Amino acid sequence: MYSVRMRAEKGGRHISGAERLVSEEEIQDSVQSLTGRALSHERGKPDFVNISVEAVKSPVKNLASLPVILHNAGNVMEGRNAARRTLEFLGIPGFCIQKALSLLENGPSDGQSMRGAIIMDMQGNRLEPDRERGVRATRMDITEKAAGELTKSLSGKGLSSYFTHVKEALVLATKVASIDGTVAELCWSDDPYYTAGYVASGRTGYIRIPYLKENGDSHGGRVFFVDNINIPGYINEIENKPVLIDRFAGIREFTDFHTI
Ligand code: WAQ
Ligand code: MG
Repeated sequence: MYSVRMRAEKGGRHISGAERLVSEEEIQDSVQSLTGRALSHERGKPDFVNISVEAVKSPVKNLASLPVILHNAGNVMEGRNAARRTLEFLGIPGFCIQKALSLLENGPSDGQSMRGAIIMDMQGNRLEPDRERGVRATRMDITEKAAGELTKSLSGKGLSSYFTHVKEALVLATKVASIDGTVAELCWSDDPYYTAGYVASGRTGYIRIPYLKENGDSHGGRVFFVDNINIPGYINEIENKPVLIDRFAGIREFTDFHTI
């Protein structure tokens, strides 16, 4: 298999990134579609696009996706509360939650987006070696069959138009949650008109929250909350361990924490 990765910048600032894990026959198509994505992104027209194609040497690990749990928050205040409560339920100290929320709210890299994620321990320390770039989870994808199941489930919930964002986020969240030391992930998009985000973990699944920021706000990012990790080992797994999601674990409505 091959890892095909795209990232786009403008004036040295991150605009977008995406990636696929494909067979040799699919390389050309994926390069073309990722190039198209880079050139037509709502964060702006890039002046630098990097596409890389790399053979994946280590064996690919197949995983079932996290289940998708739909939270019904109706505005940003309810959404942030839902995120806070979920992270508390997972045992993350309140001051770490507050720090993570304000980092994403203000743009984690001097008011700008990062290319990758913040790694935060249970003392609130940031462990990513480069605070401007962050750590990018790579070498992951979903099979056509599992993606088809996701499409069907989303359309049953009237969420078809969000397919691409949900698919890519669910793949990333599933991979990150599967790595030892991950306690939870908090994410919302830096795309100005995409207000949804999630809190994910192996214990709760992927809790999708429709409003984590106001429409038009281009601040967003990701925080991987970790405990007891060896930093280089953890980052190596996030970046290099190839993961293919080959089953979709279903979608349901959030009711309360006792049922998850
Ligand atoms: N690894 C680590 N961090 C990443 C990666 C990656 N591969 N890709 C993006 N990020 C970080 C980076 O800081 C971005 O600025 C931030 O996440 C947001 O990325 O409806 O669209 O691609 O259920 O804008 C979540 C909700 C959407 C989906 C997330 O993120 C849904 C989204 P974006
Ligand atoms: Mg984005």
